Amino acid sequence: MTTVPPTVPVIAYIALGTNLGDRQAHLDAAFTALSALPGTRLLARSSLYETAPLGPAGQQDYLNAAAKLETTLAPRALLDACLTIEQARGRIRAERWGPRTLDLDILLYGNTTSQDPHLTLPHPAMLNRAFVLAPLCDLAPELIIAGRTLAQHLALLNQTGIRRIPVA
Ligand code: A4P
Ligand code: MG
Repeated sequence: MTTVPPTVPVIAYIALGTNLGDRQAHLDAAFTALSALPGTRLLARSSLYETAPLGPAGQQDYLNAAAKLETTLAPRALLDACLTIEQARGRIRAERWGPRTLDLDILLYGNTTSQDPHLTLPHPAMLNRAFVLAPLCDLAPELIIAGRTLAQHLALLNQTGIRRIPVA
């Protein structure tokens, strides 16, 4: 995975998830922090979605969202920035898929593909998860990945337990 910054800004999509503490505050802080990254503009943010947890039982529901960025940060620099934002919200890594104050995953970074386990692009699980695709489809329903639009991928998934939060 390259560490070289792009010469022209790249469109990147980030998935946001939280199910611990003040979930709305974690997401608000994450959007603010993403928009303040160097060389980066927050172009759009999705609605918020309340979603049933995937993973160990006994967890609270998640709030999920997505962000569309334009950035000159290299992929690894953007990942490092996401980890820093997670840590600022008190993220502790205990168990896989366990509860978390804030999780930021890079879904897409332009057309870049990578099999690097440290940064896999597109995000390997994005097409199988309605809690990722529902918010992402607010931002880019017509974007074609793996031969289908994101809206078509979403339509193939069971969307039980995915609830869009009406804007207050
Ligand atoms: N990594 C590799 N590729 C990427 C990428 N494209 N973006 C590496 C971000 N990180 C990437 O992540 C583990 C490692 O993945 C990182 O070190 C990074 O270098 P992590 O955030 O430390 O661990 P994790 O999130 O617990 O593991 P994992 O497998 O990434 O979990 P997921 O897949 O993110 O799932 N249920 C609902 N309803 N909503 C959710 O948002 N999220 C999860 C976490 C489980 N259940 C959920 C939700
Ligand atoms: Mg993650």
